[in-house]
Amino acid sequence: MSTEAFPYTVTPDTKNRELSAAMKRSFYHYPNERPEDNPLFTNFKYTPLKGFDYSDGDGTTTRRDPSKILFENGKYYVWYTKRDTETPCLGMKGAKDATDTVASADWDLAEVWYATSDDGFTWEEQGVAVPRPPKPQVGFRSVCTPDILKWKGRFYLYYQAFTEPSGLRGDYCPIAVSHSDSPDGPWTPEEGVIIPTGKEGEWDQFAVHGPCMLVHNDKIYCYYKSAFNRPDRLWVAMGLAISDDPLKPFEKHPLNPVMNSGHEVAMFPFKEGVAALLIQDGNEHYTMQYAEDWVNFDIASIVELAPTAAKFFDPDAFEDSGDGPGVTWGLCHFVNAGGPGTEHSILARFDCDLRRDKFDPLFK
Ligand code: AAL
Repeated sequence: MSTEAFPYTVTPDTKNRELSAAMKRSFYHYPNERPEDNPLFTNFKYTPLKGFDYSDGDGTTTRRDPSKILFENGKYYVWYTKRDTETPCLGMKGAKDATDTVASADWDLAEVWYATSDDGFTWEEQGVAVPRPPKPQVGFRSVCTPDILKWKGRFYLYYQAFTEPSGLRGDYCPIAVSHSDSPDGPWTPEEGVIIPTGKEGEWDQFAVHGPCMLVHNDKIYCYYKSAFNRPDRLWVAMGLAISDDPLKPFEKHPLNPVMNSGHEVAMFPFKEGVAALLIQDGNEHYTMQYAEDWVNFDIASIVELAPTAAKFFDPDAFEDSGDGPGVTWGLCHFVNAGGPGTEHSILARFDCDLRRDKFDPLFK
């Protein structure tokens, strides 16, 4: 231990002799010696949102799984899962008792709603964007967990589309899409599935969840989560599907899954590559990861108290700038608000410091 007063410096000797594996990683893998100097390290600050009505407080109203936040028409927009049922949900384990009006999971019998805000803290709920389509169309049981894409002047909402109560066999669903020329809608649903589950035996054979839409190399990139080993064990991993037309088939990447950990998908372009916040599941949970080529990810930093189901406000997400500036805030959810028997989820704001201009004097 140095006897010098702080700040002391690492002795040159540490850098000039043979190094242990851990010190090699420290000097050569991480761009900076201290996490606080690493642009992909951050802490998270949380703020409750104003404007959403949870006054019933009995678990019958839930808002969760927000989309990325867009800034359009002089205000912020977010889309999210809303469940407003007569009784609280039963939980996935209660799925066999679910009915046409009694939900299994918190996201069963849900619709995609949207809200707008002038400052990102106080939100005004505007109404439903994507209702459940009539039976037997995909999504008739629940549509939830949306993300937004802006592509050549039009808007596209991608979301999970269920045809059975979640929990009956697992959390099984593919992705469907609706589109509009305005973020206020009206939204036109495309019939059928836009990103299907994998074939039998493939890693994503049961589910494609949590789309996170970005634009790269003039193509639409959809990162998504799925799970190996359902229903016995849960190993969550992330895949990538690419298309050059938002309504045409997406091609799944041959190296899928491209991330081995994480849960809800939270990503943003960063420099020429893409950064991902991985939470909750897997050996590499609670890390920020980076892939310069948008496919081969590596750990960039380890984070604590990270937001659940985060999506960022990121004006660069659809710009294809090749020069991502990073992000400073987004929305997330907290589950199990209300306590036993009245569980529901609420949306919240997080602020973070994942910006390049923090340390890069050349970055404008
Ligand atoms: C979430 C996401 C997906 C799951 C469920 C609703 O937070 O991981 O969307 O299906 O939980």
